[in-house]
Amino acid sequence: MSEQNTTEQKKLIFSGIQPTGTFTLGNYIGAIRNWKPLQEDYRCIYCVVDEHAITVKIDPAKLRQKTLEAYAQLLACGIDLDKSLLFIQSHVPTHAQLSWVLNCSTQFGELSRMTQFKDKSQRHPDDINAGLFDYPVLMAADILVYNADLVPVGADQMQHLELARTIARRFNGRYGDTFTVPEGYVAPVGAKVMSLQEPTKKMSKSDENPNAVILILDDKDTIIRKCKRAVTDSETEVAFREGKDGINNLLTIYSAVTGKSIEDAVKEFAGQGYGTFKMAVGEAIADHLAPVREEYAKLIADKAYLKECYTRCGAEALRYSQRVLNKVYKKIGFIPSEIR
Ligand code: ATP
Ligand code: LTN
Repeated sequence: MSEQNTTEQKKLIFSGIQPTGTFTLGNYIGAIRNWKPLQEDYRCIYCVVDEHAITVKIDPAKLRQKTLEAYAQLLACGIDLDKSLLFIQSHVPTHAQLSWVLNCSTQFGELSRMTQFKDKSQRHPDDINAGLFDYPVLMAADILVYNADLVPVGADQMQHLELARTIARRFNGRYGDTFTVPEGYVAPVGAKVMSLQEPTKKMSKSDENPNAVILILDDKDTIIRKCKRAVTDSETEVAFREGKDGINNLLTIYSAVTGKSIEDAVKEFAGQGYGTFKMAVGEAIADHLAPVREEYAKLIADKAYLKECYTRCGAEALRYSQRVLNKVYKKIGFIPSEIR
């Protein structure tokens, strides 16, 4: 973030993404691609949330690799370090420190109602750990430790964001005005991209079926093959309406990557079969993602550059968030520490 940006009174954005795998088209359309244009009007702080990623079992070598790859993918998607900060969550200890404090302003019942917790504990019944339960409090800390105004996320994260708002209000009520109550920002198109194999379920990085998911680094042939295999329905008409989940999803994706409205897309494919439509969707996705893939290949080959970027941004994020954490500690009655 440039000096000029930090001193201007622009509103502040925070968002994060887990390095649990290569990013999907869902992550991209629902979240990441909106991060780039927001840099023009806001001070943006973006984070690879590796501490969130360990709430489900992940091999250490895989986590290390996926964290670096996630960092490079975000740069490849257009995060500009002259305008924004992009860092790794575990490098900035203030997030975890604040989350402990916020735990004490969060109710057990509130966390028990989180849909993601219920889903993930069903999917991992052998490891329903306290971190998984507490996940939304760390997310609240990520946001509140910067006093972020706006949080761009996919629709599935709105429940967590609502909880972050509740926690901020509760803390402010108890200790006096401390935190900004953040607003969520959900993209107008593609806030929930669905699985290509089960179009009533969201497309997710951790899906075990590779055909259900398009990865932003997939090559053209793979993307087209996955689109051709996408589950649709027994009709033949390309139309956007209830009951046509598979086609609705492909139309949404097509609209998101081409910038055409869904209405225009429906007209474009009037009278054409699903085969032609799926092929066109696959090509449009591949064309849209080609520059990201090219840029990513260059970035991931330059580990020294990546290290320099995440170190510099992490240090700045720490300086900024430490000020907020100090204020919080003072308000709750902790004796100021001289230990440095
Ligand atoms: P995992 O499968 O590991 O739980 P995920 O694919 O659901 O991960 P996250 O890291 O939890 O992805 O989410 C990163 C961002 O992408 C969030 O803002 C989330 O709302 C958004 N997102 C995730 N999946 C989709 C989707 N299918 N459609 C739109 N946005 C999505
Ligand atoms: N829980 C989010 C990732 C995340 C996040 C954040 C998003 C962690 N901390 C703070 C926005 C703001 C998810 O997408 N699964």
